[in-house]
Amino acid sequence: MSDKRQRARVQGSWAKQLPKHSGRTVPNIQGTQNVPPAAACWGGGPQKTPHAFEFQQPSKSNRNVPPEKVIEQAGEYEISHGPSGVSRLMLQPRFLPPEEADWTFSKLLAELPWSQKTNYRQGRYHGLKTCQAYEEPRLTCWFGELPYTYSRSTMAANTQWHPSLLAVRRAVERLSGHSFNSLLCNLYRDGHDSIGWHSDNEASLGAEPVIASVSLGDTRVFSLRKQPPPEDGGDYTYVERIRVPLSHGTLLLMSGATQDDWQHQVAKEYHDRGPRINLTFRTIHAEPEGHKTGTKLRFATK
Ligand SMILES: O=C(O)CCC(=O)C(=O)O
Repeated sequence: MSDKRQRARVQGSWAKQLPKHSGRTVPNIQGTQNVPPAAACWGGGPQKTPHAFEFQQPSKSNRNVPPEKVIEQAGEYEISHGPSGVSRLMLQPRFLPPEEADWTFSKLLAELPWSQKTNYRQGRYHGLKTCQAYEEPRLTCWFGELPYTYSRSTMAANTQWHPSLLAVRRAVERLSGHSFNSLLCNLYRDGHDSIGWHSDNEASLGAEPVIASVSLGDTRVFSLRKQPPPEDGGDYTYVERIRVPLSHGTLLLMSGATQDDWQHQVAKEYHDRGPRINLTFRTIHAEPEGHKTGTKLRFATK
């Protein structure tokens, strides 16, 4: 658990929520700037009442960190109903039977043109805009008639689909009822490889994209977190969270508003993990001339 979430829980049982975290609920008391009543008295001269600092139960307006949900059973899930629409997941463990999954995994591990991509993130240094290069902590390769740009770097078009990938694509299309013209393959060599919080919301994916993700190899946890409401100013402390363990042969489909209202990641793990391949089938649309390509609409943390 991050320090911030830990702190939020501890505060929930012993103290009023810090005003910074509870922006909507703490009233401005008698001209003080968001200071809880007890704190407002502290050091303010002689106290007339002897019990001014008794422990107070946290008020109902305190916000709790919602418990993380886990999805591991096959099925369709509506994970939220707003603000952009309905966000959906569909999970199908053992989508590829074990023997086919084993064979596909070893072929792809040995035969795909894996490489490590360099991405760029913008920052600021002494008020100046900077562009910092970083190596992705995993290997990737791309298949599709169009290039794919994310995190300010482009993967070239590549129409040399491996036959095993075509077979998996046919099976995904049959089950999902969607067609896909492109595929991003990720290889997590061990538990130290990862993908950071992001949404697959590049303009080239269009509105409400359907993304089909097939996992092969060792199980890794796919996590989702809801986008915070605008008034929380980018603070994810109180957002809903979901964990989806993705095991060998599993299919996960994301659709509806999932890329608008949620982010996802596969975090690093600090115990031994074997290699894992993830195949994310997508549909890429040609972008209109002059359109700024591949800019993440909100986040670029891949
Ligand atoms: O490895 C995974 O399951 C997730 C991959 C992913 O988020 C992506 O390629 O955008």
